[in-house]
Formats: sequence, C-alpha cells, structure tokens
Amino acid sequence: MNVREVNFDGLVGPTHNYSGLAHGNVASMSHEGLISNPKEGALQGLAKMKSLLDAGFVQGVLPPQQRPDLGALRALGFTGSAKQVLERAAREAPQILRAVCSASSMWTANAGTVTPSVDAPDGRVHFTPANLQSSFHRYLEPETTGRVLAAIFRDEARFAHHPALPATPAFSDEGAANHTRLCADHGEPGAHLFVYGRQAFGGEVEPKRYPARQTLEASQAIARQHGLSPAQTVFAQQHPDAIDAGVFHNDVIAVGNGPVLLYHEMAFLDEQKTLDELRKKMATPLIPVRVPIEAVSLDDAVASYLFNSQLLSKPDGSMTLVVPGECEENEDVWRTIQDLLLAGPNPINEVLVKDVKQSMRNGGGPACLRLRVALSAAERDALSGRVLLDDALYGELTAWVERHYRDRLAPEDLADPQLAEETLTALDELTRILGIGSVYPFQLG
Ligand code: SUG
Repeated sequence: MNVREVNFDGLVGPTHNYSGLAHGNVASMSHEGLISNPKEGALQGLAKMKSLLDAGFVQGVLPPQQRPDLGALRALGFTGSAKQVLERAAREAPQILRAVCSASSMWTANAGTVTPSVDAPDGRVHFTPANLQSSFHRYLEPETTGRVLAAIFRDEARFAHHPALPATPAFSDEGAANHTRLCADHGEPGAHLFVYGRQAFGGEVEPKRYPARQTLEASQAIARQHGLSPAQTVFAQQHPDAIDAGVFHNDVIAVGNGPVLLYHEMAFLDEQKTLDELRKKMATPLIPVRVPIEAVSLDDAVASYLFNSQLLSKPDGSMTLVVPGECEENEDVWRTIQDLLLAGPNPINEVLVKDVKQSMRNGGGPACLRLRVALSAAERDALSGRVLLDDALYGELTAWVERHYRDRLAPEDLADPQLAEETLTALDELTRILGIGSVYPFQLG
C-alpha cells in the first residue's frame, strides 16, 4: 500500500492582507489595518513546504483563489466595469470590499474534510469542501475549493467528491481543522475525532463571547457522506471557555498524528469521555500527550499557536513537531516543548521552528496552512496536475511569486483595479505551472 500522508499547503495569495475579518480569532482582530507583505507571506509558506520536502515528507500544494471576487460584488449589486465595481464598493461598502479581497483560502485546513480510502466502505478517498458559512469572506471559498479538489483528485475510481453541506448555521462546517484521524499508522484503519463547538438542535452548552464555528450536525453529516460508521467516529464538544479565549478551531488547541493526541487540558468539554471513546474505537493504544493549564495558559496557547503545529511521522515511527516561531519566543511554551513534549514518553523527538508570521498575524499557523491527505502510492500516482512539490516546482513557484507579488499591501490598495489585473495574470500563469486546467472565473469584465 505504501500510504504516506501528503500535506497540501495553500499558497498565500497575492491579495494577502490584514482586514480583521474573523470575529473570535484574536490575531485577526488585533492586526486589523496593518500593512501586509504578500510576497513575504507566499515565500514563508513555500519555505515551510521546502523544508518539509527536504526532511523527507511528501508535500503538496494548492493554488490560491481569485481575489478580489468581482462575481460576489456583482451579485451584491455593484455593476459596471471592474474599476467601477471596485471604486463603488470601496466608497459605499469598504467592509464588503475587504471581505472579497481576502486571501483566506491559504488556510487549507479549512478547505474540507478528507477520509482516506482505508476507512471508506467503497475504498475511495472522500472529500467534502467546508461550507465556511460563519463568515462572508470564507463563505466565498467552497465553490472554487470544490473545483480545485475535483481537478486534482480527478480519478473517479479512486476519489469521491461530496457537495459542501447546506450553508446555514445548523450545518456550519470548517473542515479538517475540526477533524483528527487517529491510527497506528497512516495506512491502518483510523478512528475519526470530530470536534464541534455547538449543537444546533437541542444543544445546551455554548460559548458566550465568540461564535462556535462547527456544529455537531455538520460533523455527523460529513461522517455519513463519507460512509463512516459509529464504530469509527467520536464526536466531542470543544470546551466553550476555550472558544471564548480565542480557540476558534480545534486545531488551535489539539493536534493528532498516528496514535498520538497532543492536546491542552481545556480542549474538550469532557476530556475523560473523549479519551475513553477514542480508546474504545482505535485499533491501537492511544498515546495522549496532555498539556496542563499550569504549564501553558489558554492565552499563551492562543498567542503562541503551540497546538497549531504539524505533527508528522518519520519512517522509523518517531515524530517531528513543526511549530511557528512564536513558540520559541514564549518562555512557558518553549519550556513545555522541551520538558513535556520532547522529553516525555511519546514518539515526538524533534522540533522544527518555522517562520510563518505573515499568516500568523491572521491567526493561521503551520497546521492551518495545510490539508492532510493520506494517499497510497497508487493514489499519489493518480493525482492530476503537478501538485507534489519537488525542487524544480519549488524553484518555479518562488520565481513566480517574485515576479507577480507585491511586497506591501495596505487596506486602501484593495480597490486598485491594477491589483485585480495582477492577480489574474499571476493565477493564469499558475494554472499552467500546476497543470490543473481552468478552476477560476477569470474574466474581470
Ligand atoms: O478563518 N483568518 C482565518 C484563519 C484560519 C485558521 N485556520 C485554522 N485554524 N485551521 C479564520 O479565522 C482572518 C482574515 C483577516 O482578518 O483578514 C481569517 O480569516
């Protein structure tokens, strides 16, 4: 079978900016209005991908989406040429303009939920794009996400694509950021941990300050779509106090890989029940790595993004933890990594520190930037397009970024029709580099 986990990182798009669009995401809210550097952001993302490639991991890449989304502006009644549409939106509805310019598709942990073929009754890999209905800027993503996933995972004998769930609060879905698969090894059957923030029908406990972005009903629907049985699934409620402290996705407070679940003590409303159920449904002993609140406070967990690390398996069974640079700057967090994680009774024996600051200021750490897809050798061979990173593709993509990206973007630049032109030209070229065909609306009109 030779199953490997492929991390598909989202390329940071040419309109990457700080618009403060994500309520309940502390970094996004506190960096609103800052000047961004899309070129640096894209190069930081590519550098992370390249260092994982160099370390022997299989690395994939997903393209950014076309922004500004002029189609969305037109649907909202802004008519005329691209220039007229952008000018009028900037004048009359600057918040809407900011939303349609967001490069948020870079956080591919929210692109969708994936079930590997070993767990699916029909032996195919299953995909559901997340509806991301919690915010307008992210609600704009799933249509193109579905097209991109279908273009890359095109072989119908091996890959199955489901529609995004109904985009309404009862089925609020944010994808793989709230889904963790625990198993002996990526090619072995897994238990699927779905973490939700609220129950739409009949729920009692909810966060008070910030929105819960995932419902139990959404998670259950995804499991049904993918053919997962109750014996394969665990549904656990996220601790509402964590959401109210800025933990807007489960991947801001927990990360799993193979049999290891690294989590903060405040991750789940009922920690013991969650672990017990996992133990019952996993085919291998669970290795819980619990970080107590005395070691790392909720605020430090949110500020450092310790749990938004990537936990990756090496061929010998040991694991590498890929943490954002912010972890090194926080004394408690860095000590916890050394004392509790690296020195503890678990397979984690290496830490890699990566600078993804441009994304971090929007609340997107290393784990947000990637969609995990466990694929057999035959499934990897069946991918369409040129989306698995190698040295040549890395070279082409960095040169492409250098050629097309700006190194400074202020909120008032978003109305510049030239930016829309530049993005169009860049993405047109990118689809040729990646060989994925036409996945964008393209015409500026
Ligand atoms: O949805 N930030 C994203 C960050 C997503 C992180 N993903 C995971 N945790 N998996 C969000 O909150 C901010 C955009 C802005 O403010 O301009 C934003 O959308």
